[in-house]
Amino acid sequence: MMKQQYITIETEGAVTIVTLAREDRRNAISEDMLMEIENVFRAPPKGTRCFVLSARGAHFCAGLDLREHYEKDRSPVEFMTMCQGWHRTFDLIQFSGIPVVAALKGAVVGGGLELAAAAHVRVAEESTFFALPEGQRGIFTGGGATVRVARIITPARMIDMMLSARTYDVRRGLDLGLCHEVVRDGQALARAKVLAAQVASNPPTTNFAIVTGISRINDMSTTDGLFAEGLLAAAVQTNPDIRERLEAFFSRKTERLEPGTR
Ligand code: 1HE
Repeated sequence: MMKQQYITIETEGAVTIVTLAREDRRNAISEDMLMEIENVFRAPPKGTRCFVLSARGAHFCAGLDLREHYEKDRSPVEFMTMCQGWHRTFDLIQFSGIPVVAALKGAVVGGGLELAAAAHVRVAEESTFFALPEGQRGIFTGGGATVRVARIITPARMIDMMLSARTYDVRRGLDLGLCHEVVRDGQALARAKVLAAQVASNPPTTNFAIVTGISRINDMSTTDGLFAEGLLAAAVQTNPDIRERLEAFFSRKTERLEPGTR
């Protein structure tokens, strides 16, 4: 295990587990912590085919480090520069081509929700709750929520969420797409590791296309999107590894889809 000041990094086979380790501050993200997160996603440990993003303590992440923000008394330009750092880091998480499975619990709020929204698969414990308390704190989202969270829950719902400081429990979060699976308290990390191992066994080119292609194509016009999909599919489907997988399917060596098993 590699321990940095605010995160830890562990490798289990092809899965790299990044854990927020600042539980005394409810994993609130300071500038230094953001830099540690950026560095691991910019240069993943060799052989990483899937990440798990986890957290120590009872809460996934309380968002922006409000104390640091208060003490630094940032100017508009300083805050803009800081937001660019959040955007850069969360873009790396979403678009570096390696899938990320988040293990959520407790507070997933403000910048914590922005971080979770950059992951591709979100498993959440019963204790999880989602909120954007920025309005109540007199601030605004700056880590990509206007794009990523609004896309998941719709802009109208995000406006309501910010104005009202409404909190969604895990069941509501599941209905809205803020998480994809609910597990018992204490189980999210174990479940995330199982999912990550499955994801890591997909061909890397397929995973790359899934995590980089779908969101980008949804930024495009219909004609551009369909064209881009064809190009991506042509690159992925003609990968020689795929022939082996198809042969395994024909010779019934591979498992069949079974509803309810994944
Ligand atoms: C913090 C932070 C923080 C806790 N920055 N220090 N985010 C928020 O508005 C959420 C603020 N936090 C909370 O609502 C609560 O702390 C929790 C619901 C997450 C957890 O409650 P609890 O009772 O378990 O812990 P606590 O006693 O509130 O917090 C423990 C300590 O962590 C305490 O410090 P202490 O010195 O009194 O022990 C808190 O001050 C500290 N702490 N959260 C700094 N966020 C790029 S823009 C993104 C904009 C945003 O993310 S805004 C949303 C900010």
